[in-house]
Amino acid sequence: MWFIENYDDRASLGLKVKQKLHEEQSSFQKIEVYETEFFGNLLTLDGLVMLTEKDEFVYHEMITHMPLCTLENPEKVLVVGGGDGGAIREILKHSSVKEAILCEIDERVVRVCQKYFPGTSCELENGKVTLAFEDGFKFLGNYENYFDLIITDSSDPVGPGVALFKEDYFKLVKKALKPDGIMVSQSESPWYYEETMNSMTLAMSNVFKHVETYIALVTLYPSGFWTITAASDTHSLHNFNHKKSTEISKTCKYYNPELHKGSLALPNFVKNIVKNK
Ligand code: SPD
Repeated sequence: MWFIENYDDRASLGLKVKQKLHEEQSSFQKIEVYETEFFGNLLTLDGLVMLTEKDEFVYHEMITHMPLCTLENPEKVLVVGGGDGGAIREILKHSSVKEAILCEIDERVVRVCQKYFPGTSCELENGKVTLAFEDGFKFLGNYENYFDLIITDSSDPVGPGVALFKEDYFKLVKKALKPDGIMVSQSESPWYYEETMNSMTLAMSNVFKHVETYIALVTLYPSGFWTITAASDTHSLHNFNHKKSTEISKTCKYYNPELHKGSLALPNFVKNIVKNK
């Protein structure tokens, strides 16, 4: 038996699976969990790969430690999306963090991941973590000048997720951030989402002074060549705390200080897509 993710009829990914462990239609999306032959359990939302137990560390380490090792003393962090808990797990490795909020619109994603992805969701009940099952847009509207870091760990820009890639959303994020805060957002693959990467980085650069795209090699996302984009008025990811990065990397399977630097180097065709400044 095979799970197939179809990339808009342009290409597809096939994963050999042993069995389907879970299937439900929540109020927002179809949630499925498979036991795969080689990648552990697989979570899909509306048929799209969100994570597998085997490769999730790449994405979650890179979306968190790049900004957290750039900020000197991050205390308050918000994750929009990310119901699997992988980003929260990594954030809590930073002892400076006093409060981590997960704003996930679909509570069912969290509950399903708590059952089938214990290694990813393991910190969701930590006392520093608050779970808010709300729309990210509405939630952000309640905050001003509050967070050191806001991470958008969204699914792909289809359906309701589209709004998280637009300028109005980045403006709300900026208002909720402290003036010296950082936002990061998963920004898709240059092979399959060129237009999204172009428009979202342009929108980010209309709102923030510095916009920096970096690379994370996530094997099971379309093409395996994935990007994350950071934005800030005051910080550049190039100026990170090497000592902190070295310490954190001892707990990581992918992230380290060399990779922190190297992942910011973009091939020319990607430089031409993104509007970094
Ligand atoms: N095409 C996959 C994009 C998914 C990005 N977010 C994944 C959620 C993992 N926490």
